[in-house]
Amino acid sequence: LSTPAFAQDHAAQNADIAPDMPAKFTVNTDKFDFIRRDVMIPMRDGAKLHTVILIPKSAHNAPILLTRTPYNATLMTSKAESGTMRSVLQGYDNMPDVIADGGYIRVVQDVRGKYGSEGQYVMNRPLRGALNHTKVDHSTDTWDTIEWLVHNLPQSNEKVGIIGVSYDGYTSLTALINPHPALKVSVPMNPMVDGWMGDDWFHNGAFREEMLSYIYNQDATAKKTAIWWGNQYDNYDLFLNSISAGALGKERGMEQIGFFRQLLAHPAYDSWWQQQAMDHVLADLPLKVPTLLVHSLWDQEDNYGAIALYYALKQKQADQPNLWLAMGPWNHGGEIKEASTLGPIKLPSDTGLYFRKKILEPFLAHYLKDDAVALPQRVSAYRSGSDDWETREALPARDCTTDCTTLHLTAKYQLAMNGSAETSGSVSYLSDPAHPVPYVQRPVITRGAANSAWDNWLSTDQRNAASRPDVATFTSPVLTQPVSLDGQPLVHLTATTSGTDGDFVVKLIDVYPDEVPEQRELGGYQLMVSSDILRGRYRKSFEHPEAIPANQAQLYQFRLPIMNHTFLPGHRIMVQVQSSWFPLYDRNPQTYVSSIFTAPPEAYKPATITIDTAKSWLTVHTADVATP
Ligand code: PG9
Repeated sequence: LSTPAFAQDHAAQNADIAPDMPAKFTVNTDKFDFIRRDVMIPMRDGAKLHTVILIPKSAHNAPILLTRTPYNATLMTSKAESGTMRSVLQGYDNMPDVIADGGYIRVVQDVRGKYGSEGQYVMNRPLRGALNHTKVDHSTDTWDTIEWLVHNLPQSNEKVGIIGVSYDGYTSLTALINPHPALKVSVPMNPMVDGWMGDDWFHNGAFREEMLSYIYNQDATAKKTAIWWGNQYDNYDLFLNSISAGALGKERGMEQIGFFRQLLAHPAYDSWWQQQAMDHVLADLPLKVPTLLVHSLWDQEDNYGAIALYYALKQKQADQPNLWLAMGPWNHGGEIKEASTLGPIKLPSDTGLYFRKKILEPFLAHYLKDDAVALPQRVSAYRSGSDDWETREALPARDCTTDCTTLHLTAKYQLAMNGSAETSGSVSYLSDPAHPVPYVQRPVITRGAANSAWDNWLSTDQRNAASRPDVATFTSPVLTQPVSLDGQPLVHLTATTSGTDGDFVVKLIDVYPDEVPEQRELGGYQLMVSSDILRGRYRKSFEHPEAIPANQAQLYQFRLPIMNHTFLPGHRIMVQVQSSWFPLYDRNPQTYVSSIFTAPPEAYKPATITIDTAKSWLTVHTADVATP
């Protein structure tokens, strides 16, 4: 075959034209205040992990702060068009005021299989053992990385800290297993600890359907080249029309994705989930490395993990010398940003800055630098409502046994504190899966997309829910004294349903006064302070679901996320109970089926829920706070 004439012309013309781009462009970094190195660090199995290293030009005997991430190390270290480390570290998971100003060597690594790293990505790669027969996991990858860093960075003092938010908080936890001797400190912020009990994937068995888009974007391709799509703007419609999360995932081709197949295979809290729960894993090992757990009180994604791990460690290693905790009025990762507001509520100061300057910075400096800097208190907790920072030796016991406040539901839709009203009777509502309760004001826009309410949904106004007939709302009288509560509220709800399965969402809410002169839009605002869901089939066992006997009273007992809140005089305390929270969670068909992921359309049926108010209450620890 001869070359066609037009191709010969093309080649002839191009022979004269030199390309604009060099084979490799070299940035002139003379005026940069840091050196950037892009290296491939070899792991013990031969896979090489892409690692970005930013070294201040002034660095000498400098400590190293490492983050291991599936979110693109290059992007995270390339924020600004500038030659200063402070500017380029403006990206996700970086705190220029701590890292650049602190003179740290910054290291950000792509976990295996993501972006520039070799190897295979597994969403939550199980640790070596029954679920992972290879010789590598996140803990070995961290070890191998630190080993390389301390031998290849002559500007360092060979002391390494690992730090990160969410997934990168989870990798900061995995570093604690058989830690490298140069690992001197770990700061897991908003870490994913147990994906079934209460972090990203399920909460008490209810599936977080809104996370399908995350799984698709993160797990279909190494470099996020396949992006979740929907041809309905409002996820409420999209998810409703798709019937079940399993059906929607299959429609998007997600059965090709290993993690999606795992979800379908493990809807209950079986050993697959239990063995991966980092609170179980870490509580059984000595915590050798000083660790500062960071928790956000309004974390829309991982509001379970840090606290569950804190209590697990406290239970098994009572006088653990290496454990610290900080919690503040933040959403997911809010502590690393400007945090002068909580949703629409103005706070008196930048609580993120306070955390970084008063808690994080001294903690890091104490262990990573040679300076004699005093450590922060064991527990630093922001008290929302009265807006104070508190320090203490420990959190209150996980389940309240002394100094408890009881919030009783009553048949007159009152909330009676400590038996202050008659509680006998019942209230009912009709829960219809064809009209589930939206978790935010519609349209519900995919997380990450413009105008999405996702980041702040936990602090959105609950009035829209309160005015629905399928939300039972119980309200206290206007408070004349402050009511300060802390710890994890325990829900004790006794109810019947005419169905054979069902969800129970319980929300503890601070109702603002009718008029708030200094911020009028807060008049009557209903702010959730602690809320969660229980999938009814798991009321007796998370591992072995059971149908609910129709119209027979059942106890639904579960813990809500931690709170540290003062309800001020003039405010009211409210509890809302509802049976859907959509499409944050997939709909419960309310007819028992073996897996809700594959529930057929005909299983979705309305059910009447009746709450026995005499046997329904929340118990919370009364905080030891001086009355202002
Ligand atoms: N919440 C996200 C996540 C953590 C761990 C596993 C999967 C997702 C995150 O923000 O990283």
